[in-house]
Amino acid sequence: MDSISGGAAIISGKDIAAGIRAGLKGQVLKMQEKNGVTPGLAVILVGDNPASKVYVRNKGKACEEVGIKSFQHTLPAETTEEGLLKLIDKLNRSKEVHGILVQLPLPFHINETRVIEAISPIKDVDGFHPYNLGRLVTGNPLLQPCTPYGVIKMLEAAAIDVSGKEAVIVGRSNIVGKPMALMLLRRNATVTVCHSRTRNIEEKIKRGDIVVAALGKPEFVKGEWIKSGAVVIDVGINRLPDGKLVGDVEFGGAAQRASWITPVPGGVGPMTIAMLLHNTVDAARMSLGV
Ligand code: NAP
Ligand code: LUD
Repeated sequence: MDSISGGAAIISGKDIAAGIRAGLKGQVLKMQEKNGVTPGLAVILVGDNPASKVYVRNKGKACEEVGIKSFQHTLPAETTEEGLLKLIDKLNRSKEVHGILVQLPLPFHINETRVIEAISPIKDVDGFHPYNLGRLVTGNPLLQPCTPYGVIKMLEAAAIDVSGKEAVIVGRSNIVGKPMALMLLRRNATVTVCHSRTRNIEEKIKRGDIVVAALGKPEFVKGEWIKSGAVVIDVGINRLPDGKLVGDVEFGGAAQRASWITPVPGGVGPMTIAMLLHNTVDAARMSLGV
């Protein structure tokens, strides 16, 4: 968790995620003994996006490790929206399936909003359904989006208090930036959300006690923009032409100035998967009413 990298301590998502999985494994065993139920997760992949294939495979492996039953549905890119909605309807009614995840992005001919809204909110382990996002907005969350939820768990693991801090988020997507802003606001941070139309972004980032980069541009956030002692959370996953994986932050320069920093790989990515498993166990618990 706290190896030192040019000044900053590293928050190892890989290690924290392993701890979360170990805890979930125990909870799954208990649920099987007490209630005779094994949590089940259905993962739907449409088409053959190579990155999505890797993530979906990793999700399946993580389920296996924890004892969650995973049902993988791999559909061709030509699948119709109607066909996908039919499968979701079947999974919504399945007793064995407690969580449903449709890996994004979907092929262009399928309406993402319609698909997300078709998932039963109590099985929406991605936390993307407007019901779950609404519960987060009103401060009474049910199932929370895995990536920002994982970031919160990383901050907690490093005992970083966010109350009263200036949090600067770069990116306003429905799956990362926006829910991240809501989660930090709930914990009393003062939140700034930057996006592609933000003017003087460098100046905004320089104010951040906590900087969350989630824009999808390799090494966009420069080391010199990081305030001394800031906490840097790098959500970005960018594969360079040479095959190297880098985040949205210039890691070396940022690590010189930050107090804490997350690496890529081995940072937020593994936490996203751990929180998906956490949500699946929660969804199974909800289905039992316990
Ligand atoms: P997205 O839907 O493409 O959204 C990107 C956001 O960044 C948008 O709000 C966009 O602004 C903003 N943006 C783009 N270029 C910008 C610029 N030059 N300056 C300021 N803001 C800019 O992406 P996403 O799904 O949130 O993902 C973001 C990154 O995180 C990607 O690299 C993705 O692979 C990664 N990711 C990682 C995980 C994980 O588990 N580690 C999970 C999800 C995503 P506009 O709204 O104005 O267009
Ligand atoms: N769609 C996600 N699309 C993409 N990285 C992920 C992700 C693990 N419905 C839905 O899983 O939550 C989702 N729900 N997402 N993502 C991104 C996003 C989705 C990204 C990376 C990783 C999940 C991950 O394990 C590894 C790491 O950072 O260490 C590296 C893996 C590699 O490419 O080598």
